[in-house]
Amino acid sequence: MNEQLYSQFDDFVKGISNKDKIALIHDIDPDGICSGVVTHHALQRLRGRGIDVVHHQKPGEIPLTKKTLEVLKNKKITKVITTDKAVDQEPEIVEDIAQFADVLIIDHHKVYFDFNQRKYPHRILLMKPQILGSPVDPSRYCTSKLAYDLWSRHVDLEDVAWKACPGIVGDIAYASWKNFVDKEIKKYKGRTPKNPFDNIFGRIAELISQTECYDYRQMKKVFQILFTARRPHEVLNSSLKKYAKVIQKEIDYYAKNVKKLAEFHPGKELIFYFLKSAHNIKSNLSTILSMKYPHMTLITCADQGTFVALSLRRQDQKVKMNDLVEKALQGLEGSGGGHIPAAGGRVTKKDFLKFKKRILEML
Ligand SMILES: [Mn+2]
Repeated sequence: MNEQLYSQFDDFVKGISNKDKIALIHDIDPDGICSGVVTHHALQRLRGRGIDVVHHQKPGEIPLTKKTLEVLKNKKITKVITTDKAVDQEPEIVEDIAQFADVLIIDHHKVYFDFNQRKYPHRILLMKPQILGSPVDPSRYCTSKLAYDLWSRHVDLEDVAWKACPGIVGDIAYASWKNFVDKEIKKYKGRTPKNPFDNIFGRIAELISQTECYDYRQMKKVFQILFTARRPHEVLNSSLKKYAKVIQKEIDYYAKNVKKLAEFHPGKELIFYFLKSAHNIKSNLSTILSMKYPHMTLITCADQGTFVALSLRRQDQKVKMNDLVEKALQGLEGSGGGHIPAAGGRVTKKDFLKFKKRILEML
């Protein structure tokens, strides 16, 4: 365990005051929402007031953007917390923000740039499980659980522990935190079926990501619903249901017809799936399909105007999805990254066939 880094986190927390104007930038998948909500609760308990400005970026915008920087500056933010975002992919913009605010990054993606290597005290604190010396596979030590564990060093969050659970299930990390999640399921008299996506928290995770697929601009509402909910069923029975219904129908169609609609390359253990859906269902669908085909590399693509959006999955981790997408995109117009079992990205339409050819050569 990296005791030093833990104590630097403790310093950050002790340094938070009522005068601070705190912004949170969270990712918009279930893990991003849940880790953000847990953080909001923690701040509220710490200083009697939660996050001042809750902000998120567009889907696919992994590093912090110039627009986000402007928002933070205009609102006179003094502390910035990001959850579940690999903002170290572009360290320069984080440095720019650190000119006027302290930055705390809570994340579990690959380490791209380690801000902690600087002489302490510095203004950017990078908390990732692999730097903290955790023995848990970083892709499974999802941000919701990490944020819960970190903030619990300073505040009692037990009554909202359930709010970390959809993030855990959504990031396919149920097996790593089974006791933690099962305890919460029991509290709310839920069942523990074999497929974690069928338990109450898996259903909330699905509701969150289906809403993201439907329209990412609804994520502010999702955040608020989860934050104010006193029990899981309030989220499940919320107004989000209507979006989920539309998306579920599309996902079911593509999941059911995968053999007919996708390209199978059994020799390369590869499934290539180009979707024609009007909604952004690819990452949801690939998570579902990757559990059905854990020993195949699954690449799901969707037309997004000038870009083709990409989603890569491989649950047995025999091929590293983050490396695969990063290498296949080298020199092409596009960007990508993520975890070993799950990665994403995008490539311009004109480079798409080159990208596909490279994938076929690399596998
Ligand atoms: Mn995550």
